[in-house]
Amino acid sequence: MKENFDSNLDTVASLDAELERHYAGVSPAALDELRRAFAATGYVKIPSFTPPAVTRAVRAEAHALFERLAVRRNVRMRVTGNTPRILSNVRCADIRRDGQLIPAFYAAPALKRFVAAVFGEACHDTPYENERYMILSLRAAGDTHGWHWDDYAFSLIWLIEAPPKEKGGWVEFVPRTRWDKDDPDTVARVLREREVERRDHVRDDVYLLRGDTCMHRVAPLTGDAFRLVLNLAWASAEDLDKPVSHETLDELYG
Ligand SMILES: O=C(O)CCC(=O)C(=O)O
Ligand SMILES: [Fe+2]
Repeated sequence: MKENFDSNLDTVASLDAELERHYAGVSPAALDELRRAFAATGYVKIPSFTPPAVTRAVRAEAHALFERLAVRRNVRMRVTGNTPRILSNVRCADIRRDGQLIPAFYAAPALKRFVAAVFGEACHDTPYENERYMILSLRAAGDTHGWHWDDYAFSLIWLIEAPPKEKGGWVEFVPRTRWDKDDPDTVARVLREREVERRDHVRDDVYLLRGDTCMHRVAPLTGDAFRLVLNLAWASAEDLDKPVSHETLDELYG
């Protein structure tokens, strides 16, 4: 059953118009700066990503879907050298079926235009539908989303709830790294050879990540705390031309 969180925002068209107005307020210089930062490291935080009414509505829907549909996972991923996923998630198919605003958000052309301007190239709906959007949560000490690369080039992560900084759950990444799916030791090698970057987040931070060439993880929580994210993913033009396999996602959410 779909819940009507805000009758003004319940269609792609009205949400799109709202976002279009919002992004029109971003100056070319500010957009340039975001694009430059993203190109340099594959990571950038986007200030004031959505107008307050949209923020409230997305937050409400993410919480409601999470409470009703989250599934607890505790697995190790062979293809990334047995890195752990100890978390809860709401699958894309469940969000598509029961959500209203989140699917509309993903479908909004204004959103896609804006993120593509920061990515510096066109982005496309992921051909594999189960990777378009997802809700993920860490709750208990030891919960973590272990080291991995994403199947598709571009991700947006919205911190619906963030743990206090002293309780872990921060994002770590290593830019300009490639996933060799035939070599489970890739993760360990990157960690031996490269510096790890760390970014802290607060509630409502939104960041963009070049997830196919930044090895990344969410560090384990060191105490009980609530971290809840909405993750949207897009494919690059290059992704559309190559076969993309989905071992980690299928193992985790299949
Ligand atoms: O929760 C985060 O900040 C990152 C999530 C992530 O890497 C993913 O869903 O692939
Ligand atoms: Fe990821």
